[in-house]
Amino acid sequence: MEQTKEFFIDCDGTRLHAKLDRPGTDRGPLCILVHGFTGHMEENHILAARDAMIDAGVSVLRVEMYGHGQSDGEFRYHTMYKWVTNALAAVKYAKSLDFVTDLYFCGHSQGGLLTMLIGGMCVGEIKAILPLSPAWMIPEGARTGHLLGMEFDPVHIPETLSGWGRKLDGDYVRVAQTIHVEDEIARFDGPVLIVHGTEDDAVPFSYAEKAHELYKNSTLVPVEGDGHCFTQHLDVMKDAIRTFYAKELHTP
Ligand code: FER
Repeated sequence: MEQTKEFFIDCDGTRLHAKLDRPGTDRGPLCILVHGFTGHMEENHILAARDAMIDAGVSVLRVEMYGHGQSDGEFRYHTMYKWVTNALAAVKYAKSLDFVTDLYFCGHSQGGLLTMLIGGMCVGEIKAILPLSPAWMIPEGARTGHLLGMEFDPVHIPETLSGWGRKLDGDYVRVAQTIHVEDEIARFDGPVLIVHGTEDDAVPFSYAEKAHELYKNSTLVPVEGDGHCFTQHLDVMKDAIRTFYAKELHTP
């Protein structure tokens, strides 16, 4: 790594913890990289994705979303609307950097869902998206009353959901119920790289196949026998990212 900077991005008074890693000092592409639910920017799979992008000559802006890592906010009160607002602030910040040519967005799991939403919302601003194990069944789960491995009444939403040893405010569910990922998939016509473990027990692999079919210009790299965070085959995920960028950066 040629250069690393650590700082906070302001999002309407919410401080978002960020790190910018650059492969060199020349002008070039930048990818925003976001963790998943309960995650943060120093997880192994996030660092692996960062390393693969640096190898490809892409600068990486890791940003922690509301209620995660060292950013402001309480985990319990995070929602996808807050994350979308945070991600838009990160996009605005990235666009203000004068070394940046093309902008990319990558996220893992709930960050992958975020990536799919931001892709649809920022057509013309973001050149390609890289959803990793994208948890895009969350809105459907919220509408049918299945989240965190539990069942709840999706009409009379409980004040708090408790599961996986965490507490989550009912507003998480209210927000997620309004999100229609297919609409944002339909809006985005740039390249998409989906990487997903075939044995993922947090987000079924079938969602990767479904997203791959719906996107106009998508590449799906299944990671055979691996789970949600690619713990068995981080190298396969990294190769997928390097190969994707090698092609992407040489296409006008
Ligand atoms: C769920 C399944 C997966 C859920 C969240 C996730 C809130 C997200 C996982 C991740 O981001 O790693 O039921 O409910």
